[in-house]
Amino acid sequence: MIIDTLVLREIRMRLKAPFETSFGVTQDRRILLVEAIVDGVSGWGEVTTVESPSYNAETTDTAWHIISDFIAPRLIGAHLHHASDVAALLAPIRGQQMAKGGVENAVWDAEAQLRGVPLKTLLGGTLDEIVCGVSLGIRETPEALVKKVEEEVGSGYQRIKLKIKPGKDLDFAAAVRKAFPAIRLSVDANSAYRLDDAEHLKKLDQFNLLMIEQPLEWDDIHSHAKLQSQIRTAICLDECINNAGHALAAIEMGACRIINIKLGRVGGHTSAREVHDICQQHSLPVWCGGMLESGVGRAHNIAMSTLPNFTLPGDVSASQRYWAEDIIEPEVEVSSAGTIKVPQDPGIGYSVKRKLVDRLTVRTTEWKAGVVAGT
Ligand code: OSB
Ligand code: MG
Repeated sequence: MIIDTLVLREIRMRLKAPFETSFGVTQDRRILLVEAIVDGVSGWGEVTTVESPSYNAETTDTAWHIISDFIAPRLIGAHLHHASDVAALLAPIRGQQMAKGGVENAVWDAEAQLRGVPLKTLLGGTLDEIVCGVSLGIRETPEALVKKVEEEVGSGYQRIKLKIKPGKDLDFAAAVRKAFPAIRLSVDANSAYRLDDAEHLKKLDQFNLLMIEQPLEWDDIHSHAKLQSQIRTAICLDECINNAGHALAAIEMGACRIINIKLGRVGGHTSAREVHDICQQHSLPVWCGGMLESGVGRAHNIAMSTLPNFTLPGDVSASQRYWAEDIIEPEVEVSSAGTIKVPQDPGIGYSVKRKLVDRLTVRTTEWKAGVVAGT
């Protein structure tokens, strides 16, 4: 396979409602889409950065820079046997997982189409249907949150995750648990606490949570190991795990009992599969996290979630929860049982609405094999 052309686009999409996490409020998304034309076939990937370096170190703008100045020049015209070769070609570039992942995943989509198989099959996925949960942003009051949970449980979602931060944690979890004694419930702090808060975090144990996600610093596995030994609730690591080596370190230190895999955070499907495999070998369940993706990112999340160790409901939910109109056809739909049927068409199995993407695009750059930049 040869990557003939790479097209990088920035699109702007407004979420139906603002989404609040411990690190801020988001409504206007700036999303990078990558189109890789491989042996004449277009594959699509999404760069899952947020707009500021508050979730991890990358941003939409750093990803634009890294793809333009370092990734595209290395890949354009390159001969590949498999999409997973992209990871090796990009290994000299340190970090930048979301920038790399968006590009690598576009090549995976193209390769699956060239081979005439669903991306799920190319990845080695086994599930035909994936189980879904939702992530709920921080609300003003516990009452407002309970109302939202009622709506999502009514739609069939199998796990509810509450975003928390200091001052917006115990009362909110208590109210939801009281209203819904039996649902699968978890919380996500996005690194808002410190190890000194262990006594406070222990109070979450009373709510019978499935997990507490990333309570401590974004890059500190060791402190999570210390916390896990003091609390009953399972810790799930998100921000801390950028590759299979981190996953192994976290498992061996006892820093978590669950790992959330995000395609962007770990650098694309090749690395995601390695993290999945390490967790499976150590009997640690995984689930697919979300980054408020457009349909392209959602489609990749669905394909990844078919790997056999994705045994817990993920944060992959319906397009309609976030977007008035998504950029793929059909949109991602969730059944009343809280599941998504995995598409059977070759590649990601959804088609990109090019006219809509063109309308949403604010900037674009293109690289073609054999054309030297600047000439
Ligand atoms: O930590 O899971 C997270 C959104 C932005 C940044 C970080 C996170 C999230 C979510 C959203 O929880 C999940 C979704 O896309 O539905
Ligand atoms: Mg998280």
